[in-house]
Amino acid sequence: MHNMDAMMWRRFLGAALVGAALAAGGLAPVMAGADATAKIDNFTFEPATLTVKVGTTVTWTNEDDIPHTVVATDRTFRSKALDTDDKFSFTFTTPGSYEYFCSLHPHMKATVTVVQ
Ligand SMILES: [Cu+2]
Repeated sequence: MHNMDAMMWRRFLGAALVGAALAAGGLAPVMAGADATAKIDNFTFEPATLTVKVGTTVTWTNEDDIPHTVVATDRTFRSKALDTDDKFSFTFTTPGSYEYFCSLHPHMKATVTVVQ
């Protein structure tokens, strides 16, 4: 059974390395100028908090089956009503914390944080 144990151990290590790589990628800041995506589903913005570098274009996609909007609390950006699969993009050029909500369902809130 020793050979079998070694093989299972190698498989475990491989899976662990993949998991670590995914975790690292999930925590790494988005590169300047790169696109970032968010979605709307089940009356929820995902992710609820998104951190991007200055110059990043964030694109929201409405994956819900009812209309939603993407509106900054300070009106820095404001989408029209997005039907299912409609997208809205905004390029963040100024660092700061941008709280936004859905004007049709104001309890839906999320934040984009823009860093240098
Ligand atoms: Cu909504």
